[in-house]
Amino acid sequence: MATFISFSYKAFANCATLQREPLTHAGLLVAQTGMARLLNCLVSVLIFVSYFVVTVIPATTPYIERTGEDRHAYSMHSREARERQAFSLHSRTPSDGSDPQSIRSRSTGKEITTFSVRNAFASTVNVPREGTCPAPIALVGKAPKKNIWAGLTNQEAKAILAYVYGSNSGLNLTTYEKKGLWDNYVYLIEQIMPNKTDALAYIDSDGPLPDRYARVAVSFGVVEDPYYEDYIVGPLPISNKTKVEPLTYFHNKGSSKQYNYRHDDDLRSLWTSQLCEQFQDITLALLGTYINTTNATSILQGIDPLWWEEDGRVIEWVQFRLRATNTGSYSTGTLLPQGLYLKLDITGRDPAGWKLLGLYYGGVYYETVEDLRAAISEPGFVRTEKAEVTQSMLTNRTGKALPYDAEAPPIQTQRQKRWTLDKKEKYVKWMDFAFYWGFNNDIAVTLYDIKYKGERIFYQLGLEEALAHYAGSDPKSSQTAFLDSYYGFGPSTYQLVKGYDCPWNADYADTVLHTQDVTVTTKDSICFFESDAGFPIQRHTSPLLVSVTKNIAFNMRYVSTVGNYDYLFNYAFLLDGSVEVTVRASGHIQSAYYYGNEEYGYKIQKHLSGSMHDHVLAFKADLDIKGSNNSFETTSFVPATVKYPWDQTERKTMKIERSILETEDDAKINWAPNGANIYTVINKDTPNIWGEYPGYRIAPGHGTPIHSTVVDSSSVKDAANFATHHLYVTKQKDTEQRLSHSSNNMDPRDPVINFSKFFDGESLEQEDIVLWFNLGMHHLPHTGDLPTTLMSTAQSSVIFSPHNYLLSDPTRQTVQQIEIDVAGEEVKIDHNGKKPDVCSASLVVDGDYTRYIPYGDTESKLPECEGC
Ligand SMILES: [Cu+2]
Repeated sequence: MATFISFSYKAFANCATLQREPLTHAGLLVAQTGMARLLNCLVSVLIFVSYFVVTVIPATTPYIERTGEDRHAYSMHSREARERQAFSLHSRTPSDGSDPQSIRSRSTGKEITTFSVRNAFASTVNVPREGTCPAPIALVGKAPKKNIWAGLTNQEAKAILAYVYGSNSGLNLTTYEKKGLWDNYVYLIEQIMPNKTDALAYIDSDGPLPDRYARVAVSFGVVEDPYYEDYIVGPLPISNKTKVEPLTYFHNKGSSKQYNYRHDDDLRSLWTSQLCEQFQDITLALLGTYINTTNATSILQGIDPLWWEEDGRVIEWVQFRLRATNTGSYSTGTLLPQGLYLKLDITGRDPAGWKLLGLYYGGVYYETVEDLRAAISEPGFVRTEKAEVTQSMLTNRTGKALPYDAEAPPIQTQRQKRWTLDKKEKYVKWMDFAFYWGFNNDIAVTLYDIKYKGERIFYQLGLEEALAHYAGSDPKSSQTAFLDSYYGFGPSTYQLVKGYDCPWNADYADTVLHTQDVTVTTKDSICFFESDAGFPIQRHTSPLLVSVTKNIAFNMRYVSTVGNYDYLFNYAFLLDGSVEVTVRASGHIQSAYYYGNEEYGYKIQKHLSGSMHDHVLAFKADLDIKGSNNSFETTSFVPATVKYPWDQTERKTMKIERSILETEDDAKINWAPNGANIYTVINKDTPNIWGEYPGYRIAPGHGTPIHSTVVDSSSVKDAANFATHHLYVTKQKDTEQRLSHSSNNMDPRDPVINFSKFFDGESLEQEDIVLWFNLGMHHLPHTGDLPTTLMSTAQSSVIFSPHNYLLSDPTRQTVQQIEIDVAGEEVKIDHNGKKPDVCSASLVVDGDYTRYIPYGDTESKLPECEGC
């Protein structure tokens, strides 16, 4: 309205000026001025009238206050002649068998010429209302049953800690706060999820609540060989029946005891600083920086996993990296490798036994510091580029403003949320979907008992492990293959940024972890919201009728920032019964130093190579289709030569071939070339009325899900056997609960959980089967990955969708569709009873972020150890 007033003022001001200084013939200048003013007046009036017609009238009339549906109907109708001619050109017969002749006869004539906006509007059932939308109303739900995967309460964690601190546990623990290098301490307490057999007895019938058990993860430092080990404590609550024992039953190594090579990291950091202090002159000369024990201008970053020599020696390579002190709060760390590497023998716990074995710089390996020092002064010594911070590494906004960019972009809003959330029981319900969720340290969020139309389709769905396998000419890039569950997706799940990560009007839930003797609650770290996909899920234009259905998804989302990378996980539930699991990545790349790295990446800065790497994120999908006993069917499109009874010659064509996966021996699967295979989890015991088996299909969605390129990796060995294929099927077993373990990276030669041991020839036909699938991408960073990788391309998903599961498309059920009947003289519109509310919404573009705290609040201290 302010713009309208401004236009009005300008229009009449121009004309008023014209009146005050009428045209005269006294001089050309005056005439020109007068003509210009007349022109100004006319143009202004024209703009005013146009603006009035286009903006003001619509804003004040009931017609324009409608949502766009009616106008769409009108404009569609006015394009009819062109549409229908196009239609008649194609040979595809309308599905309803209408005669195209009748269409052409209707393409010009009375119906069209007499069609009016008023007619269209008069045919609507609902009368629009104006007003201001209240804040969206959240609906509180109530879980039908207690969430048996919800995690431990603070009280339970306190009681468990007090119990294991007690002398009866035999663990000889020291509190996290007081621990020294030669102490044992608890670093994590969390729930062990109930066995499926126990869980089903409770959730499907009136069985008892499954016994509760906790995982108590202990770091043992009191011994010569420090190690991690998990203990099982239970049943809970603590009673005289409660025991503490090593947790072994789903660790197929037979134990979770794993050497902890990181135990003495602090001591080693001091040792390496003292080591580097001895050749500051060299690093100053080559890199322009140095490391000492007081004011280092470089830092060291090591390989992960470590490197084991055949004689048992443990090797770590460390890379010099510029300490980014001149970039303020902008983190650029992984973008600043400096091209100098140290090979260290870190065997044992005594620093006296640690050694510098060699140095690598400029493509040359030097066995001693003196060798390198001597080489520098020799002619022909190659000095490589020094690393430096440039603007392209910083995430601040730069560059010329984009056109109209300061105006608010499209924003989602809704008057009332259309899902119910039971935050206490971690249970959510949207349309025909309902599920529980749990949260833990290593893999963050897992969904349980996902029901669709009242029947379970997934018992469990969630992340299991993430591999980021690098390659490069230098020892750091070449030897790095992160297994991120070691760092933990749980503690890396931070508060979401409203309006950016998820809509302001989303529902937000907190996450809780009991680590390092405290309870950490991270506010608003999971979000739930509906979104419009931006394209209809269904539409059809027929000669007589048009139907279009909105494509609304319900999303559960969280972000885990594991070091340099931000992984955005999204579970989307669709109106057709599909569930899409998506991971997107952003954050800084783990780059490589440019020198000699041409075969492993593009050069993207003076000192930088976008080091090639594979992201493989493994998920578990325990589907239950019409019960737990299912089969895995492959239906292939294959070329065929067929001799039909109705023709004398053979015809080249294609057929489908169906096969059922018999055993785990053939259960390592890749997406078929040309997408020729349809993979479904079906139930052969419950054929539908047509004799087909109901199922859910799994198919690649966004991006191209991958498996690892590296075969028999020298770095991750048996710790990444989940990354060899796209998809796996195994028989569900309570002893194969997890695909990986957080300590697997500590010794990949002998991981706590070796996924390949799951494949022992068991039958998969009409058994309780589990799918394990990988998302991810082959990542070859280019200049567009600076400063951060972009989620527009760094994304990967699979879609689980009903396949002969229902007898027809379930999206016909939603009222968020329109049917426009163009058969008669007047257009008739069926809004299917949806609410017509139209209001001025109070939209939040950028809200109040002053209370944003990304990291968790330490809410309460767990009890201290008495006398330990
Ligand atoms: Cu990447």
